[in-house]
Amino acid sequence: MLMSIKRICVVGLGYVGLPLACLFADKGYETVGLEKDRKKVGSINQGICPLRGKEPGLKEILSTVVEKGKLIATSDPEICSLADAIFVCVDTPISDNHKPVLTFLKSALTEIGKNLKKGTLVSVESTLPPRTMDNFVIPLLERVSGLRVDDDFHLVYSPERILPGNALESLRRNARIIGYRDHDSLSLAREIYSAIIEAPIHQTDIITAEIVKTVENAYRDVQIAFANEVALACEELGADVFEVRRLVNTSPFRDMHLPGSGVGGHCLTKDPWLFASSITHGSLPLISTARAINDSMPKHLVALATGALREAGIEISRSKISVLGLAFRKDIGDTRNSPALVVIDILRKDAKIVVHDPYADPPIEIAFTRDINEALRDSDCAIFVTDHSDYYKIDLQELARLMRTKIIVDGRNLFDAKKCREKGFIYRGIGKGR
Ligand code: SAJ
Repeated sequence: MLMSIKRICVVGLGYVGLPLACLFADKGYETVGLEKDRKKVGSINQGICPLRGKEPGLKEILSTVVEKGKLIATSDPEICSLADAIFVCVDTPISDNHKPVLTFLKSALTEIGKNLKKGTLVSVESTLPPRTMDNFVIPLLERVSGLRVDDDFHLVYSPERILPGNALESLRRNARIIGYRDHDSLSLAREIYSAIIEAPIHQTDIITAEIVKTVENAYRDVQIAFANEVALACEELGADVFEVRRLVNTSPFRDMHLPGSGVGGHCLTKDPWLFASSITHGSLPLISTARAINDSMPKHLVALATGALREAGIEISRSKISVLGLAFRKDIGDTRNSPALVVIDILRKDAKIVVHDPYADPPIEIAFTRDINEALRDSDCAIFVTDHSDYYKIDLQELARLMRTKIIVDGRNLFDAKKCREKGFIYRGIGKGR
């Protein structure tokens, strides 16, 4: 007879774990968040959200569930022994040479194993290289706990599908995959996830679930790389890639993605590598090539800027360059792996840089402002890296008045090239051939 789940422990209170813990607590489950970062624990226990960026609804639900005593954060791993269900939401980054780094996962599973009680459901949500559950998670949990998977504790793999910047809504609305071993684990996992997820819940075996999660992001990364490669071709051919994309997508079963400044964030930049790392016989050239193409886009943006400065006769070492957009995606504050950081790192060696972003805070020491006029005043080149909604409202007349040299470098198809040139700008845009 399966016990029903009453007490929840979420391990790792970041972009995934904190919204997850809030949703469970909001549904009335006694929820404890296990978090190593004591500062974060302190903020959460005061009902204050420690995450950067807007995250609609998260601040409100967090303060409500903390006030009701339904969510408590702690750094004490012994709390796991009181849980009926434990959700592992720790980071699984990659190293500089694109290899999986499972140290956070190992530390979390070791703490869980030491405090694991019989009958508990463990659901791993972190994105994993396929085969990690069988080859790493199960052996570690069994060794540390002395318990046997399936016989003594239940285990599923249910990868998160959260969209940073809209974590709560995407958690509720995105379909969920549960990779399971036996039916008891599946029914427990279905019971608990259907309490918070309003979308379909699909079930499959564990290795398939591991592959699905890494492949769904590798798929998107390859699609974007294709769009970027066509954009570079259009620059040479003198065509507008966005017109090409519009018409390509009128053909059935086409879905050409958007080319641009590059691919940032914490999903598409690492999950293709997690997938590729699981293949030991042979390689996955398309996936690694796509990563290289997307990683080259910020450098291409810099090349467009230096070419335009040269055309205007401006010595880059004496120029002021405005970088508009620090976040890796529009209208959010998350700067993880942002293309803008690459652009800034290259240009700051020679030019005076001022960075603007309406939401993100700079993760590096750099001249930064929330005031777009200040960022653009007396500038020789405005590089638009992120398509924040504010930037679509920029008046070209006003921009021309503010800048010292009228150069626009457009990483996200924010402007109409013809209109810019009519206003006397030197205009360069990703995928916008002259
Ligand atoms: N990007 C392009 N062209 C596109 C789409 C995106 O250049 O056509 C760039 C974005 O500017 C950004 C990067 O790619 O720099 C990633 O964008 P994203 O929309 O994929 O946003 P992420 O990284 O937050 O991706 C997450 C992923 N969700 C999970 O891993 C659970 C991804 O699988 C989702 O498809 C995506 O959110 C989403 O849009 O929901």
